[in-house]
Amino acid sequence: MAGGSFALPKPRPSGPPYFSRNQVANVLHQVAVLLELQGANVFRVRSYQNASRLLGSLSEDLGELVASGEIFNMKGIGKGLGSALTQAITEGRWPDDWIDLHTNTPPGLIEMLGIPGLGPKRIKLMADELGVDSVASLKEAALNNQIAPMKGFGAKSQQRMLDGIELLSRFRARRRLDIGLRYGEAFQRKIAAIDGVHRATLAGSARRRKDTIGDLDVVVAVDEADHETVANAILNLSGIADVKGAGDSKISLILDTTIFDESFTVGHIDPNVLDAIGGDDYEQLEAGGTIDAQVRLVPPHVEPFTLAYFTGSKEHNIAVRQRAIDRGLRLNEFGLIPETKAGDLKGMEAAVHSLGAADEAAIYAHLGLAYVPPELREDMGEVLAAETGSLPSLIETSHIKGSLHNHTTLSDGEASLELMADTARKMGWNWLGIADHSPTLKIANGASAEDLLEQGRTIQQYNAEWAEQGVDFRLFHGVESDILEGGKLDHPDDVLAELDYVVASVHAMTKWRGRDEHDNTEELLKVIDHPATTVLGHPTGRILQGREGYEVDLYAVLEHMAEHNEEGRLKAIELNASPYRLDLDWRLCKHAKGLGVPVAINPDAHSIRGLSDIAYGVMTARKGWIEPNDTLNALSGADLAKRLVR
Ligand code: DGT
Ligand code: CA
Ligand code: CA
Ligand code: ZN
Repeated sequence: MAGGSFALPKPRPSGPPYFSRNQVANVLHQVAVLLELQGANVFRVRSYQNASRLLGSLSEDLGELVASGEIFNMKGIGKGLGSALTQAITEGRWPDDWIDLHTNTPPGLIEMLGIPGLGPKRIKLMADELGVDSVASLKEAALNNQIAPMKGFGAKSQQRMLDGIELLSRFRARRRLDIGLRYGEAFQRKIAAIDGVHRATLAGSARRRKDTIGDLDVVVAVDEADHETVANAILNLSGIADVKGAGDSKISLILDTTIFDESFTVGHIDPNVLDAIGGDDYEQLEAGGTIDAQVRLVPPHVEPFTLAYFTGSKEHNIAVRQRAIDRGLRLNEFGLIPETKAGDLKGMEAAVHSLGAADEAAIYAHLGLAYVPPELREDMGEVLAAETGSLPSLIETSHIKGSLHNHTTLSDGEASLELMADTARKMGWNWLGIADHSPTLKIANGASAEDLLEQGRTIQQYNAEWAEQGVDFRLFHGVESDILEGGKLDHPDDVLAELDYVVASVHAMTKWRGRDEHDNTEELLKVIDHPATTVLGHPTGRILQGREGYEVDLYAVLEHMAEHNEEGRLKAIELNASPYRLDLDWRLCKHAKGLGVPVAINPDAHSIRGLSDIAYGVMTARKGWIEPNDTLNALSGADLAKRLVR
């Protein structure tokens, strides 16, 4: 069940019914939890829990059940609860005792509910016995070893609480790009659909496709006369957990998972990755998660300036503003204003004298610059490139013709070779590379040499059939080889010689993270030198919001790969497109490009759905200045086949 925030939802203005079935089920669940925190009678707690579950699984329309009085006949909904729900649905008012329950529960106790694996009963116990009343005081008590001796707790559960607090704080600080975009795009769509909104755009780090997002920024173009009504409509959208500040032109709020029309699930996650981001607790963390959002409402003629400003980055803004200053212009979120006219005027009053701009491109044009794609706005040389006409023509999803690193049921993938190939074809790809795990990686069901070679024969058969039928699609056969002690690959050379390519990846993270940069780098240089190695997989092993990668000098690695490429031996660096990884980091993509090391954007798909992670790889590649020709993905199958000849 979603249930991030503990505020009672506000009635929607268009009601009755004033609340959705999901909202009501959610509130009943919250009431049960709050009652439990207060130490209420277990039967009372259970009746709210049961009612929540009942409504959550209901197929009938709640509004109709209330209107017809049918609600009172439902098993598990007594007279009291029936009247409470009727009042909420038809009048938009929650019962007073529920409101009291929310206001009287100390916020610190509610905060503690966010700790994975910690429920109301034990929070209540710790509050009673130790006076713990917030996450901070719980942490202190655990560090002082006061929890472990309590009956039914123990050292293990004390440590789990400390781990949970750590996870929660990391989780609260920033969110991964995929999660940030999921919230951001849902919110943007809801705002765009409000009457009077000309345009709503997700700005900030989400628009710049950073790998993690601090908060969401949304810029909305609305006629001045409609500001108040649109602002009110935004405040009434579902999914708002709390409002931090609200005016007619600036709204600051907290979103939770009730913003999603469907219930929130995280889907299949590679066990290795899952372990690093919270294990079994991860789904609860996400379902109970929130994200801050800031909304700016501006009149349409001002919007391009506001959008440019709040897209950032701050560093890019400063560089562009300096250019404006050099030309006697004042650049801010309201306009681009000649100083001679602005004088002592401030804000919107000065902006009356702004140069006009129909879109962001016009603002750049006023400053003698080409339009800078949002992903590049990091002050990493893009302003100079925009001045000299040397901005890159960034790669797009439509350029992608295939990807090299994907798994099937031969190792730990969920889908068969056939299904993966079929899906790639339907995505419009021209080829697909299969690289299942090697034998050493037992937890990922690494395939034996025999099975691997068998897979190769199957692939050859398919390729022959497609060629015969004139189907322009082919499979490439590789392996994701573990990197073993001494920088060795995980199969004998005669087996490797049968393959089209090898993706060499580190998986023994504990060992690699325990070693220093020099030793790790040396091992990677050795494995790159192996004639069979084509791609270096997830080069640092980092898991975003989970664990740091191992220490490695990637500049040295890239330079070494560059030498091979100069001498005609293909050595590509992977940009692992899984949103949990995005490894190679975007900052280093630009460096790889500069050295002429091809980038292999790889979804590392473990299912057919995993193939679509390629989108996050493309976003990150764009952020790293990558053009189609800098990648292996934009090659046709025929051209790639030529490049893979060793
Ligand atoms: P985040 O939220 O930490 O992931 O990163 P951003 O880039 O979304 O940063 P945020 O939300 O603090 O501000 C959004 C944009 O607003 C930022 O990218 C640039 C602009 N901005 C914010 N503060 C300043 C400032 O002090 N000076 C300038 N020039 N721009 C600013
Ligand atoms: Ca932001
Ligand atoms: Ca912000
Ligand atoms: Zn893999």
